[in-house]
Amino acid sequence: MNTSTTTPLLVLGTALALVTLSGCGGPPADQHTDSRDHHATASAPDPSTPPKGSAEAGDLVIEDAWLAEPANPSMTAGYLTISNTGDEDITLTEAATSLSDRTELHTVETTESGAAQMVPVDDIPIPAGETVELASGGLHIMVLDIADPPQVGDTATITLTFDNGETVQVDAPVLERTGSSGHHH
Ligand SMILES: [Cu+2]
Repeated sequence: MNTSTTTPLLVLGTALALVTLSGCGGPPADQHTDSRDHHATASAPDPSTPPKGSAEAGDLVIEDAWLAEPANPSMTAGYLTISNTGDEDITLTEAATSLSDRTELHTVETTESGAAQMVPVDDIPIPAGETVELASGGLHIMVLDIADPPQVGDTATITLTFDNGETVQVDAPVLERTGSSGHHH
């Protein structure tokens, strides 16, 4: 089927390339590929992306801890996963960070009109044997009243307090907000 279509395809390809170049609008040296943010089998790890934090204490395993670069300088959100490897339920009762003295546990609910809205929660249960994900668009650690906004590449400490008496500290890098729920510029 692809016998005599070489020339039209080449012309079309050139046109598409021109559209892509002129439509981007970014700086000429901008080599970012936002659509390829998966980090599987990376042949050339990005040196500017520090690894997400992890920690363990008792039956609790904390992984993928990170903080979003603040969009509003005085507040940001922290994300991580909490696994309960034991056979008793554990509840996260409090979070704190080295960024400020004011931290809340939040989730995101959809209002009847369809808007997403952050709502404080008292605590976050981690059922026995399960993993709870705090991620963009859902449960998160809300950091408020930040006096000195962190930059991408900085690291802050997240301290989690649980109802079984465990307190877990995890180092969380500050990363660009590349949420799967879209950009809000
Ligand atoms: Cu929030």
